[in-house]
Amino acid sequence: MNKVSIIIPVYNTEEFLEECIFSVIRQSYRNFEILLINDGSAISCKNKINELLEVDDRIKVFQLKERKGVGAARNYGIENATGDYIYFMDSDDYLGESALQLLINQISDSKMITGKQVRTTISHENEETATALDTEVDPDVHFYQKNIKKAFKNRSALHRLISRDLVNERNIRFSEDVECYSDLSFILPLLVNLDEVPYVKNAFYFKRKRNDPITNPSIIQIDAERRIKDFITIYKQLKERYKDNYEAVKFLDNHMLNFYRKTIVTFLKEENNINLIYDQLVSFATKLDQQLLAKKSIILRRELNPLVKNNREKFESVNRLHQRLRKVKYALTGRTKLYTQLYRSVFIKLPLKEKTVLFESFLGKNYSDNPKYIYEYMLKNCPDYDFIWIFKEPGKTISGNPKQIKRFSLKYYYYMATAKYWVSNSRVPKRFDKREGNVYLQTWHGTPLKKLVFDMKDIHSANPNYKRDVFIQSRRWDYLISPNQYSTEIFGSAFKYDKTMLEFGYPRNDILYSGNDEETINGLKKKLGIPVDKKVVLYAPTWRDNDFFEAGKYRFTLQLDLQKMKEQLGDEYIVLLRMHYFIANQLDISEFEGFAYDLSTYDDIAELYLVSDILITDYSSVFFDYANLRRPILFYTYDLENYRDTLRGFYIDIEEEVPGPLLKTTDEVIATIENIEDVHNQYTDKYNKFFEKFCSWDDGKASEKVVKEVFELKS
Ligand code: C2G
Repeated sequence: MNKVSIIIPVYNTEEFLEECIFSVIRQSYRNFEILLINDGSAISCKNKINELLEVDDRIKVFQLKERKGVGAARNYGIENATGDYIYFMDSDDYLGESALQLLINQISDSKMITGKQVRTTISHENEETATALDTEVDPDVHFYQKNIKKAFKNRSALHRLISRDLVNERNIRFSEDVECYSDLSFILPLLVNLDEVPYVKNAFYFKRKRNDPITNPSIIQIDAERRIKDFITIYKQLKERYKDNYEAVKFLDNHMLNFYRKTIVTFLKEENNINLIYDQLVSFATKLDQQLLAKKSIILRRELNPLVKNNREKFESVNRLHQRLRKVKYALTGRTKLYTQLYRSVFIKLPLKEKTVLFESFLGKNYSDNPKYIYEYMLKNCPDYDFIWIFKEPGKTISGNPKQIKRFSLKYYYYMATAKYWVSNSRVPKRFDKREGNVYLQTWHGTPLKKLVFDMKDIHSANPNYKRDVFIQSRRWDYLISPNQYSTEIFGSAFKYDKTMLEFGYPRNDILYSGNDEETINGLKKKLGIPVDKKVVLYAPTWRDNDFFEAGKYRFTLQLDLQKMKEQLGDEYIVLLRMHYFIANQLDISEFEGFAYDLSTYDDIAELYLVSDILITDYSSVFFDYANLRRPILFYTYDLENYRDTLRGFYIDIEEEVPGPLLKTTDEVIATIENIEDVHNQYTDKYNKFFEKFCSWDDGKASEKVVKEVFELKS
């Protein structure tokens, strides 16, 4: 039977390695050896490798003394392989269960066969395609790439069964001169030796797109200068070797020009970068096939011809002009791009308005949260400042009558560029580069229960680039407000934040101290249009990362049985329903008029806290704030296991630490409310501990303290 040598270089991938190895061990095809080449990993990864070595006797481990790079590690694997076929895998990827079997079934006399690579950002157990596909394998589905030109399109060495004899006869090896793109040096020599490459489209290989390019980058995520130099090195080596093979020359030149257009041009947006790579540019340009270049666009030719002639001055001036043209072209492709370009090239160069503060809460959705209370304090105490609020829908009635501007309008871009201060409780879009002199007060919007950013493993939300994006955005923060010691520690690690932390409690909770009296509460009830004589239950759940219509628009299905609640609690209580600001669908509660009120679009949840006697939530940070009132809190956690164990993970043990019961059904919720005093009393000790840990910085004066720290006040 045909034995497969699976070669896996390992470099600091302990987080993913187990999943990778188990996906191989689980293969329905069993005749293989696994060669793990440890390419100088740190000790934690070494330990993981040793642990895995015990799992299956088909695993062999080879230790390279120091890091040699993926090319060298794979070559080492080739030297030590004993199988009929060689198969390369990366240590952070995983296989569908029948992947090897399907390749073996179809390879017959061919020297190489390929399967399908699927990009994924998450783990095997969560990868729906992986699980679904494993169960419905159809061994007959395959076709042959008779056309070798097509085969050239895939330059990855991964997920191919390759005859070991062929590799050794032709002495085909990976280049060890580069960190990236060494695949090309291996795959091109193979392809020029073959007439056809069979392809099995349901033999699946899951290629992980790492979600953390900051702490744990994959090779392709390393810096652009290195990648450019490596690509050019490989290009030149191969070009020299295959200069007489027309197909290979065409492939290499086209590849090089595409790379130039995509990666090099972007790199050269920064004018000084030319100094870093100019010599390399000349060295590849002089190797290009001139006839092929002559067929390319005028823009490309104008840029490359000076390089061919090594005329640096000319190249620089053409590059400058073309970069400008590209900016104009970019700006003309849509309003957002046009405004962004204006922000960057015009607005940001205007003088900074030293005493102007821009406020935004929940992406412009409402007038609320920490920014609201900071603003209200400033309104009274900072008469020399100008205030601007950003809203999705301006036209709100707000004390002080500040200027209101529409989010993403031209004015918004203008003020983002010219206001010295930004105060926001969530992220500001990536496109707003921070200008010199800008002061950005990030207030954030809750004590974290759910794991955040760099403390998360898989990302299930609609944006797979979440970690990278938050990293870029949070570099711009100058101040971050922390509500308690616990959050200070988490914000440090989850955001990788190391600038000023304002440890004063939350400005948004000031009102829970200044407004916790009957007169204010009754006034608020009237404003809300709810009965003054009924007790109030507030239901404020959070959102689910995996239940969305599109990025930023999430779905919520109400799991509380309002009919039952109305029947059993309706005489004494009303219910306020408050969905998270990400929830895009509207609840239909028309049949519960007078009992249930949908206050999802109401501006400020703090006012809802004040009017309510009981809070029901789930994994939302609302309970950390509500606890300041020392009123009962119930946790309706019908999906606890899935939410905690798969979607997010928590920082605290919710079953141990929270100051109220975890409930799974409407009946339990009703029974608890009917006995609320007893239940609340049972939680006295827990409540006190909880209050001490999470609420002890809140004293009704956080806004004042924050403002005095960040803004210059007239004494
Ligand atoms: N919120 C609200 N109504 C809800 C849920 C939340 O008004 N039904 C507001 C509260 O002010 C809450 C904030 O939005 O504190 C954040 O909501 P979470 O449910 O905690 O979720 P998320 O937006 O993911 O933020 O560190 C905190 C985390 O980032 C959580």
